[in-house]
Amino acid sequence: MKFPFCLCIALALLTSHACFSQQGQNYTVIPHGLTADSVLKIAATVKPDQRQAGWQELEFTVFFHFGINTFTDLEWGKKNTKPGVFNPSELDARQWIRTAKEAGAKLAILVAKHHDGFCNWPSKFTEYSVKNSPWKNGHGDVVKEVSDACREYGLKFGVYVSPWDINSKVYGSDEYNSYFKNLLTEVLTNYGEVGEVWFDGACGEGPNGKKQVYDWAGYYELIRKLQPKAVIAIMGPDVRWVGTESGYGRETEWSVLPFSSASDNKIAAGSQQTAGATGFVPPIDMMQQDLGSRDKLFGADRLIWYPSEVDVSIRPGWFYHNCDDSLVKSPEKLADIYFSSVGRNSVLLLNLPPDKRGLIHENDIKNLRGMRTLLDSCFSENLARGAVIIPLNGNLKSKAENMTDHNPSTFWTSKKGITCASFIMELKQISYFNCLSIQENIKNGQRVESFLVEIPEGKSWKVIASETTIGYKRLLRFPRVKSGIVRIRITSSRGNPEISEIGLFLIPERLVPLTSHKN
Ligand code: FUL
Ligand code: CA
Repeated sequence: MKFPFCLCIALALLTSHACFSQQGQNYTVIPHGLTADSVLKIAATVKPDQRQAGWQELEFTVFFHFGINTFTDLEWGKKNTKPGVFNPSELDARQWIRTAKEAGAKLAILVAKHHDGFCNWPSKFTEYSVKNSPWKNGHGDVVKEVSDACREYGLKFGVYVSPWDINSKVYGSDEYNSYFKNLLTEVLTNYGEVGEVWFDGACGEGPNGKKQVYDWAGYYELIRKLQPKAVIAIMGPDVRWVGTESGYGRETEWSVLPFSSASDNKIAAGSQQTAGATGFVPPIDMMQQDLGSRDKLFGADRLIWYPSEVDVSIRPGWFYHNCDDSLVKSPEKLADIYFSSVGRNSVLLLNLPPDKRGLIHENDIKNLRGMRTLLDSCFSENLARGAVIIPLNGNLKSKAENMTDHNPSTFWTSKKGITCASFIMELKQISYFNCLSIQENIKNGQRVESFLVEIPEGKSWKVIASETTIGYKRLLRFPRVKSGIVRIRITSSRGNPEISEIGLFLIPERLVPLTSHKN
């Protein structure tokens, strides 16, 4: 269960702001009374901080939902389930991480504790953990095995630690917040570098029917102290939930969002208090289609960089159930999800739930391999490579070839003040293609609001695809065309567009959807 958003996020932002000296600033305060034009200019300059920029470049990450639910065949645990039921027969975390790496993932997030409260590591602070299970006679530690395997295979490591706890006796009291911080401290100090901490917003009842008032600000402060490089996702200041669990991002996905507060003084005064005391206006609803259009920006007190993560499971459930063995998403579906998440300015977080043996099931491995083969076949040959690029209104200082040098930190931009930029690409040869990849240099912000892809037709140009936002990466699929010349026209932008990479590809026909899947 996600909490669409909550006032507490405001505190999160404050906590994150405390680390600006190291991480850069990812928000801008909007002075009152600015014209719409000036607000837009400011919006064009809001940038990710270092943590967020690094995270966005990961593109594809995986989740492992594994724990007591794996053995009880449930999605959400119950109170009083004994730790003895946790007993994987051949757990091999290296197999999980190898699978993730072969699929192309760059970071793996392990569910260290789900809502049931069972700790996948031998915590000192509770008896409800692997230490009281028969697995390895109580000497096992899943968090250690997964984090070690991540290091061995060169993936970043992340943790999901559920604040909701169905079994903790102290849930629903101040003591629980201390207990939860103790758990976080263990997970964030004993297992090396952590790249992402994933918090769900679910706040259900504990064993005595009470609910908990979470100390989000305290949790965030601890994470910043122990793992300053980790992004805090979902119920956190750095990464936003896209709003569905379908695997499909919005077609128009802005990373620059409005954020309103009553006043800066109130922010300062309220920073160590409850969310309600800070005077923040109501939450952003993550499920809305439009989060960051021009209309949404005007009237905001500040604009923040708050990028989207698309989480989805390879199976119907988040945990493994053998009845789902025939329902693993197909390679084509997984590739479509990749196009519709990574290709829509989001990071993909794909869940691979290990089974009762403690292994990723053969069916999941097979379909993941199929997906990888498909994606490799899509992007193996960039037909824009070596193209002669003629910018129609380029900035003299920025070279057009920067867009095809496979280096995301070099980019082309238009002449000062020109936002409706365009350029023509003369390909090395006349080619068939049906896919365009285009990236903005988001380190300086997200700006493009709409663009067209055209090829010559007679004496004029024919539009073969058109879209709204670009952001970190946009993948467009369209019916196959044949041409040696392509024109890209940015028809609206909030500032000078900065394009870092562009690619043209011929992908398998079956991956070109007839209609676009909406978020
Ligand atoms: C949700 C949880 O309630 C699910 O069980 C799962 O962990 C998913 C990723 O987040 O909100
Ligand atoms: Ca480049």
